[in-house]
Amino acid sequence: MLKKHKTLGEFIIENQSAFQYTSGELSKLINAIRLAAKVVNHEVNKAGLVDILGAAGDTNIQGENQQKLDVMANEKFIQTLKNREIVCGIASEEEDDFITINSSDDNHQNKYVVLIDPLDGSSNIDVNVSVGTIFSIYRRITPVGTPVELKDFLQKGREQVAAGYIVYGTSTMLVYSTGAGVNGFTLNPALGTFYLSHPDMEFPESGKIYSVNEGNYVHFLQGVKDYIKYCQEEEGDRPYTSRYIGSLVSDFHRNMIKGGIYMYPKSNIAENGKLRLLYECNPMAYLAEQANGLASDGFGRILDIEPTELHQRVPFFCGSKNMVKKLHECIAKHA
Ligand code: AHM
Ligand code: MG
Repeated sequence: MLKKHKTLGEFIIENQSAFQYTSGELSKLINAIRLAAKVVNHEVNKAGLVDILGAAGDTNIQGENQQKLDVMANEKFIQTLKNREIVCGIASEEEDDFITINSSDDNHQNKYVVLIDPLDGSSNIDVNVSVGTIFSIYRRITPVGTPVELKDFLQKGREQVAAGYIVYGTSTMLVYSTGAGVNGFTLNPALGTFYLSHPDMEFPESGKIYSVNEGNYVHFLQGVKDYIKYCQEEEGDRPYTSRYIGSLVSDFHRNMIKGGIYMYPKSNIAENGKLRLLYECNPMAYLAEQANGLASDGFGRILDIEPTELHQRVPFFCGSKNMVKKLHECIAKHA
């Protein structure tokens, strides 16, 4: 039955020439991510069975408790990318600073940097709810042959050459884009192979799902409150349905398939919201735009924001075009 589906490996080879820089390095990089995803998937799936649950005792740069699986996923992704010697630098949500990679024989010859959120939605790990990995890839801007610098990582999201996520859900999927649409691959766990199951994924223009942590409602700006009330009003195809997993990757994935909007607004208590521009918002915004959706901070395009620091946070709204546009209208009224 699976035979008629292309494998991810076949897809990468077939589409390599369509990519504007065809050295094959990016394909190798996606292959390395595919491998790390399988390893992490294996660990995540047995999370309930072995003593790897619970906090690892450390806190990350944002002062949050790190879960053991976060630590494991971080190590696996970094190690796999290091071993394959295909990137010149890595930045991770779980690391304070970026990591410079230089294998003995290449003398900083690699062209790509990768930014990852190794295990997003970590508060869901202990309760068997889906979590995800998010990745973002840029070409370095400093010259090849020199060590990477902070500015290689602080590029605007629109400069991404690829981005994607892995969702460890009821089935494990790898969804990514290299700038020519979004394709989703489902892992057959028995064979350890990803198959193209969701070609050319797109957000429906309009949707009926809104995803936001409504517990924070009282702290939201008036424009966002108005939009939430709009979603709840009885008129036309409304009220919409509220669905919030608390796992960005899963909420995004569902909304892309069914049509919807995800929101993590700023509030009176969190000036810039919660999500990180480089590890979460930029890659998801890139995917959203590649999938005919929109992603904004409430005022402008996420992909146009000039990053100033690695762990910067921004308000994030993303999903079906018409829903994001309506939200903008509500926000603009109070601007
Ligand atoms: P994390 O990187 O610490 O896991 O936080 C990111 C997650 C997102 O996946 C999710 O949408 C959001 O945090 C949920 O936050 P909250 O519990 O405040 O609603
Ligand atoms: Mg995260």
